[in-house]
Order: sequence, then C-alpha cells, then structure tokens
Amino acid sequence: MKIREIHIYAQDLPVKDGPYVISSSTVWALDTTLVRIVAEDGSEGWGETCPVGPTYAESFAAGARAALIQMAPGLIGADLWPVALHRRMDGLLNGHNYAKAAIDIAAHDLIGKRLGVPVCDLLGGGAVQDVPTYYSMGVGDPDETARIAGERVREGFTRLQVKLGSRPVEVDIEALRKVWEVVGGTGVRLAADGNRAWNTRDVIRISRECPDIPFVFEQPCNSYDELTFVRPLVRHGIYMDESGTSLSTAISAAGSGLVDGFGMKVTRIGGLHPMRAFRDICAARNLPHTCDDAWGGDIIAAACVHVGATVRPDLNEGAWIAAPYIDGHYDRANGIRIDGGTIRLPDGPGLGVVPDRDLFGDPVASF
Ligand code: 0XW
Ligand code: MG
Repeated sequence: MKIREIHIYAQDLPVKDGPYVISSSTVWALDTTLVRIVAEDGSEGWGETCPVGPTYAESFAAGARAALIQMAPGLIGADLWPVALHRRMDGLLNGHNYAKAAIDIAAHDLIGKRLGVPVCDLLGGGAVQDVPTYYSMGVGDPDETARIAGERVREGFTRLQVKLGSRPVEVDIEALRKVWEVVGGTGVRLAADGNRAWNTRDVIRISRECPDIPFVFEQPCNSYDELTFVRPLVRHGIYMDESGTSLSTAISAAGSGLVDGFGMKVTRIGGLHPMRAFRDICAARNLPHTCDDAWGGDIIAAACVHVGATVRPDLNEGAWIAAPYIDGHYDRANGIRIDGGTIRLPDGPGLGVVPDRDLFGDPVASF
C-alpha cells in the first residue's frame, strides 16, 4: 500500500457560543488542517490537525501546513504502514509531530477502510463501544463554572476539567471550592487545569488551601523542571499535558514517577502509532490518561475516540472532543457526537467517518 497523492485543505471552525477561554489563549475560531491521502489503488484516507491557537503549544495552523508541504513531495510513493511511514517522515523533517500526526491518522483511516476494519482494531482492539469523555469548562466566573459543572454531571459526565490560571490565584481557589460544593459527593472526577499558568508558589498554595477537594492538577506549571520542583510539595496528584511533547518525554515522566497520569494529545505525540505505544507504557505503569486533541472536527474526534476505545477501562480518563463547541459535522450522518457523557464508537471501517469534501473547497496544496 503506497501513497499516490496528498491533498491539504484549510477549514475555519468558529467556536459556538465563543470564546473558549484557557489561561494560554482565548479563541473565537480555529483554523484546522485536513489531509486527504490517495493510495495507488484509489482508496482514500483522511487526517486532521488543529492547534488551539498559536500559544497553547509549540504549534500553529500555518506551521502545520508548512510542515506538511515540506514533507509531502517526499511521501509520494511511501509505504502507508505506520512503522515505515514514520521512519520516512522522520527522514524528511525533524520534529513537528503535530503535522506528522495528520498523515499518520490518514494512513490509519486508509488502511482500515481498505482492510474493512475499524481503526481501533488496527490499534490492538477496542475494549468498549461507548467511549468515556469529559467536559472542559473554560476559565470563567466561579459561580457560573459551578453552575455548568452541575449541569454536566446531571447530563451524565463522570469527569470534569476546570480551566484555571492567568488571574488572581484566590479566584481559582474560589472556583474550585464552588465547583466542589455543587459536584462533591456525585462521584465525578475533577481535574484542575492551569494550562502552564501558575508559578510553583501558587500551585503549593492551591494544594494547601484545598486539601479536602480530590482534584488532580493538570499541567499546573510551564515546564518539566517546574513540575519536578513542585511534585514533592503538593498533596494532589499531577497529570502532565503540554509538557508531554513526545513519547520520549512521556517515558521519562512515567519512569521517574514525576506524574500520576497524563492529558495526552494524539497530534502532539505524533499520531495514532506513537499514541498506541504511549497507551501501553501507561498501562505498564498503571498511569491513567486521556486521549484528546487540542481542537478539530470529526476526523480528529474519530481518531481520539478510536484510540480511547482501546484504553484499559480503569485507566481511561476519557477522549475529549471539540464537538460541543462546533456547529455541524464533516460527515452529516456519522459525525462524532457526545451523548450522556460518552461517545459511541463510529460504525464502519477506518475512522468510520467520511467527510463531505465539498465543505472544504479547493486544496491549499496538492502533490
Ligand atoms: C481540554 N483540552 C483537551 C482542549 C483544549 O484545547 C485544551 C485541552 C487541555 O486539556 O489542555
Ligand atoms: Mg490540559
């Protein structure tokens, strides 16, 4: 199975009821990049990558397209199987996982469609049909955040993420308290996501002032080193998100006991093939993790849900998708939707979604 053509598309995704606010960005619309790969026999697969603005991670939309355009000519004629494909991509460009992920996802979709098997089976086999997800509440007024938290728990979400940071730490503590007043005792799991914003002083303070709230910190500080400093000084678990920039970093964090789990992004780690290895490393160390991406439409959502279906259930912190913030679907019939706190694994081979290509207009580049 070899690549015959690669087409790259750009698509605007306005944020429904925007903006979505996190400590590192306030976003009203996202600029997503889609990839369509055509194999020698004419079969097709789709990939996607969508950084949530230019400041969340070391990635941005135009960078994704530039990296794809850099690699694409050298990928024509390349083998689609992931081991060979990743070696080829690494031989064409150093780093830029988030762009390579779009090719990796398209290759998995194409191979699955061609073999007639869902992507979760290519990743070792799905364990569930209904994949858990979680709800992420943007940085906002503490009372409003608590109100939304209660609503989501009533809808069936079993995990919530509260976005915090980039404001007085007292307000963050107030938000955590108010959320817990509403959802404490429901069994819901809580992540306090600072998205790199806090300094070590504030992380220590939050932990000391909230000993009764069983949240986990998610990426509280900016760097791997800061997480190392703060680790022995807090009572709460720590999950790594933005600092987990590669399989190598994740191995170090898991192997040294730096973290209690991960918020992992399929595109940040380079796609479904490295995500599979990450999943198995976490299982070997009993570390819970999510299978998310930063943003994106039905293609990236389907990729997250397929890998999310293969995670050991007791370690599965959910597949986060941007669907609640997006109007419409690329695939009107089989688009990925949340229902009562879980996401049904799509039927059909490959990713189980087939985008309506007319939505995207002409490719920005074709090879
Ligand atoms: C909640 N997410 C998965 C989506 C936003 O892009 C941020 C991200 C996170 O956990 O940091
Ligand atoms: Mg996070």
